[in-house]
Amino acid sequence: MPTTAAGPATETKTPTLPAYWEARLHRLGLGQIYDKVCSGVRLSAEDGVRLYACHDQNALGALANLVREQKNGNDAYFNRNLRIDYTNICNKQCTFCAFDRLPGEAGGYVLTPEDIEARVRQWDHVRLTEVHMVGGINPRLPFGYYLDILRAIKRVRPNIHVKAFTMVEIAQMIRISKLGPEATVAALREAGLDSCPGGGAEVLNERVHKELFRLKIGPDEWLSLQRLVHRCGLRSTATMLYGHIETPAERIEHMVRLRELQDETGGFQAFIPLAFHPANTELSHLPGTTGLEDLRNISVSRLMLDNFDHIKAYWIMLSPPVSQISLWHGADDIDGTVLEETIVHEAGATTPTALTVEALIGLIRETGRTPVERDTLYRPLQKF
Ligand code: V47
Repeated sequence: MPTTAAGPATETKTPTLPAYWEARLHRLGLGQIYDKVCSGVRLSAEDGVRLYACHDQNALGALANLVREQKNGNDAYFNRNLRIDYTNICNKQCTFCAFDRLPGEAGGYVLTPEDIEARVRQWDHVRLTEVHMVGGINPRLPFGYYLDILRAIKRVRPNIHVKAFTMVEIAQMIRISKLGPEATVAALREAGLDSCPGGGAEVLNERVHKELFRLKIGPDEWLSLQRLVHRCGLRSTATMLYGHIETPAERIEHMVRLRELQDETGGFQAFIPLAFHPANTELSHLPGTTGLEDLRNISVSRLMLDNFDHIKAYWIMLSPPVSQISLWHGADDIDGTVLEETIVHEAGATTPTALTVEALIGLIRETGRTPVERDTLYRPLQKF
């Protein structure tokens, strides 16, 4: 720091942990990482792998919490959202998925634009700010269908924010629309698309791509489509599906690749680590994640993704109790009311499929954080 005769020229306020935690991190061999975090120096991939090797989750969580509070103070976000899964028919055959049905297989469904209109009308009596809509890659759906389902939502709720279509679906639409990438996104925006969710990335690593989801777009294409939607003026989120065959180094590769794209576009609003649920999937022999592993992924991502404002602990996948604890281990958001999740419930999730606003506020309040209702773009709407 430059100094003058009168002392330091500028006082930069560096947040630190109390001496007890500082000593504990040093004892764990994480002293250098602690120093980097306190001085705002970006962590390397090697640092990330070392964080994953740390078994002292209290210490890791305290460090992640330092960053979390620097970015978001005591606030913990939630929103009023409705999920719609417009089709479960999918030709991608991802081994981790229990939700999909092959074209022609029993149990497949497609919601018509009228069905979607009715689904939204069903909640006429409830205040909502977001519809989160995704589906499988159903080769029989023409491009006009996607425009029609967006318009169906906006017919019922013209001002609601529609967060829809992962990069996997966007890739399919670009292929079938024959309009080219930019014009495809422009047509979707015109029909009512406001932002994109972060699914479909799984793990941004070629080995995992080949083993688990080889028929779906891979890491390079997922990232380049994110770049495209950001350049077209849409914001999005990013997920990571963990707890299957991926290694800690592969999770870190995923985060580093997201961080690089975020440096370039600034278009990601939040990162959401998704805990793998194995039931009814081809990977049903795997045990599923533990609460400790869930917390570790929240903490490591908070520390690695220095250019992401928000880390979301999606209560549907982590469970309400683990989401609560996450708010002290790096997360600042627990997602929303959801109103009927299906994807992980087909894969054995035992969490509720929806929560009321009162329940979300109660969960957050119990942790000592301040519940803040946000819109999809993280603008605060109400503090409780
Ligand atoms: O892309 C599929 C994952 C994702 C399983 O953007 C599974 O704010 C666990 O992306 N076990 C869809 N996960 C959900 C998603 C999401 C959720 C919440 C918020 C946001 C957001 C996005 O679910 C899929 C896939 O990665 N998934 N099968 C399973 N068996």
